[in-house]
Amino acid sequence: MRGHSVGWSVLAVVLAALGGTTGWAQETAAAKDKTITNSIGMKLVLIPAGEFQMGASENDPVAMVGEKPQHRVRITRPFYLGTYEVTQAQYLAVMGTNPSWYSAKGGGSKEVAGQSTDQHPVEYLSWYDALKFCNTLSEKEGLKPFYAIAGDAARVPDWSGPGYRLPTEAEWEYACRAGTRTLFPSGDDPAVLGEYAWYRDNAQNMTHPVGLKRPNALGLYDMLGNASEWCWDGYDQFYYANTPVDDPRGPASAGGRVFRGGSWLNDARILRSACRNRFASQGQGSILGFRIARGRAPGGAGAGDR
Ligand SMILES: [Ca+2]
Repeated sequence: MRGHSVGWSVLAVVLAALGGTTGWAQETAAAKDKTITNSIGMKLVLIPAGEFQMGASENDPVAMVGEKPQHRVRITRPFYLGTYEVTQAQYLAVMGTNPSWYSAKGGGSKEVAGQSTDQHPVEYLSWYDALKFCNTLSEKEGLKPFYAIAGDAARVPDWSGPGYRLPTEAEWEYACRAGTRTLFPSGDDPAVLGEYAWYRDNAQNMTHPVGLKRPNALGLYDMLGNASEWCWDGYDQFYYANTPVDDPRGPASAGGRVFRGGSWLNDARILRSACRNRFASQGQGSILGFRIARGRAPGGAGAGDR
C-alpha cells in the first residue's frame, strides 16, 4: 500500500539531518505528527481544522434534496482520520470476529475464493458494531471509551475525549473534499474515478484490498467507493437548512444513521463528495464498513500514541 506516512517519514529524516535549530526540530515534530500508527498498526492522518462548503451546489443536476442547501461549516478542532477503511484483519484482531460478506466464511465467499481478504474492508456490520469496535480498541489502548452504549441508546459523554470514534458526517465530507469544491476530490470528471475508487464500473461486484487506488490530497484512500462508511450522525434530509456552522453532529433524533462515499456497488452519482445515504443503525450490508477517527490532544499527537 502506498502511503503518505512514507513521505512524511522521509521528510522527518531529511529535516532531522538538516536539524539542530529549534525551528527545524519543531518542524520535524510537526511532520511526524501528520500521521500516527496505533497499537494494531492502523495509520491515521491528521486533518487540520478549517472550514468548507458542505453539501451539493445549486448547479449539481443530480444532487438529492437532502444534499442542499450548500452551507458553510467550520471544523474547529483538528482530528485524526484513518488512512484506510478498517480492514477485516484489524476488525478480527480487536473484536475476535469477522462478519464480512466478502470473506471465506461470508455469503460472498465464492466471489473471493482463493484470495486472502485480510486487507479488504470489513463490512456487514451495524453502526453499533462500529461504535463497539471503537470502544474496544480504546480500552485496549488504555483510553476512556468514547461512546456510552446502553441497549439501543448510544451517546457521547465528552466530544473532546481521546478515544476512538466515527467521524461526524461533516468531518467525513471535509476530509473527503480536502479543499476541493468539485463533484469528486479528483474534479468533476467521472471518467477518472477508476484511478481513485472501486465502484460499479471496475469493482466486479465485490470489495478489494484497501489502499490500491490513488489517495486524495490529504493522503486518504478509498474515501470514495470500496466500502461505504458509517458516520456518527443521524440522518435528517432537512438538517442542512438548520445546521450549526461549527462542528455539526447531526440532529438529536432521526431515522437511521448516515453513511458516506458510495461503494463497490454504486455508480459515479453516488460517489459524489456531497452524496448522503442512510441505513438503520442495526442494519448490516455488504456495501457498508467504516473508518475510525480520534481527537488530537492539545500540543501534540493523539494522547496515548505509540
Ligand atoms: Ca470507502
